[in-house]
Amino acid sequence: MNGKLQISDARLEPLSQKVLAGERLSSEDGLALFQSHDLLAVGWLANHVREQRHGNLTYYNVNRHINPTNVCVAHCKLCAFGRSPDVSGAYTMALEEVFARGAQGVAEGATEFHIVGGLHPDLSFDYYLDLIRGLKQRFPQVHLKAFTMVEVHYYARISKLSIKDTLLKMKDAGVDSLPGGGAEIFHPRVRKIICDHKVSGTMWLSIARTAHEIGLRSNATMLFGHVETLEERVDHLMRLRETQDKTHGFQTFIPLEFHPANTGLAHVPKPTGIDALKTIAVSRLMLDNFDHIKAYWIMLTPRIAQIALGFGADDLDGTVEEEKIYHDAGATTPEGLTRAELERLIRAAGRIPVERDTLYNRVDRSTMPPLPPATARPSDGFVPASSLIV
Ligand code: V47
Repeated sequence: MNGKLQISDARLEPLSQKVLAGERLSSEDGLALFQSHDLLAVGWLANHVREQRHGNLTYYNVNRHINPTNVCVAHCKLCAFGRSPDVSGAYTMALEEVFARGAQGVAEGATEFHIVGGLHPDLSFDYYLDLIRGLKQRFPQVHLKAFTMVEVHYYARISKLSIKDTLLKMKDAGVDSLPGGGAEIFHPRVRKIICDHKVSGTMWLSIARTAHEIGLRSNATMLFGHVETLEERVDHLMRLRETQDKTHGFQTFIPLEFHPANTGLAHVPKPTGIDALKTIAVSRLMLDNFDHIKAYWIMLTPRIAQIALGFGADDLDGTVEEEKIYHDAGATTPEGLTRAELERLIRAAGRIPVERDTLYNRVDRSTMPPLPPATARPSDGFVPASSLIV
């Protein structure tokens, strides 16, 4: 599907030879890619790598997000989701509420629950372990992708356990893998501005390493388009690549586009579509030891996520249902898409949809109970997928 490579930016010539020869790119190459205005050449190269690995296949899953609480002591400037306990809009779910959401997810055909929340000052580690045990007991067939490295660090602190013992308890309770959130940008200059009280980048990576060592796989993210420099983005990617060389425990990388509305950084302009596509493409090219690059449609919009499938991405994430973190930060995408809608977006991009589980095994719906009929979800600013078909 690629056509011929045409390069108008001479700086891309030597690194494109490396990509075509399957050689590893340097941090200087990463910076040259980010600085280039030759988006189509950068995209061509990323698509070349994507098609070598996955051909035309594009993955998605049927999942449900569950955010048990938005009460959070971290007060990160980047976040519109976290609340102090006493302000309006603060909530904490009773375990039965979490289980009811789980039941709803199972009725919708979910194969994964994506569970993350705030750092609550009063909930004990046992609340989270009971939550996981309760979900696992009720829905053993559903993969529990739960708690970021930031939450793991917090639980270790409040329960006075080592990181390893905290992770072992989570695994024992039923956590199957960890989502990639909380990585933001690893560089301390940036963390000081956007998430001063969060774990350091070094600690985030160290917790990921420990998780991988005890057999829990995880994802990794990068929040881009706020106060970081392009050099700091490259540094983030290089540090992930180094960790992956050691553990091979990361499954998927997800570049997350910053949404400034309702955050402490509301004055920061939103990243452009070009920046989003370039960041996905550079990620595909730099992270040569990651199998998957995800274009998270919730934050990119279905339109840009669909285009990203030709710029290095091979995964759209899932049906999601009830997304809160981006919608509190002003996202106008729907809070969920049906399986049929996701498949239509993928097919209209000339790709072949593959429903996967969290670990990228193919899901065979023919052996499962039928899904309920799709319902329309009108949402401000959302363009129905039918209008995207060319
Ligand atoms: O860690 C918070 C980001 C992340 C904002 O692992 C914001 O499969 C933009 O990690 N604008 C949580 N981003 C989401 C996340 C994720 C999403 C989808 C799939 C997976 C996966 C992981 O969202 C946070 C933070 O980096 N975030 N606030 C905001 N205003």
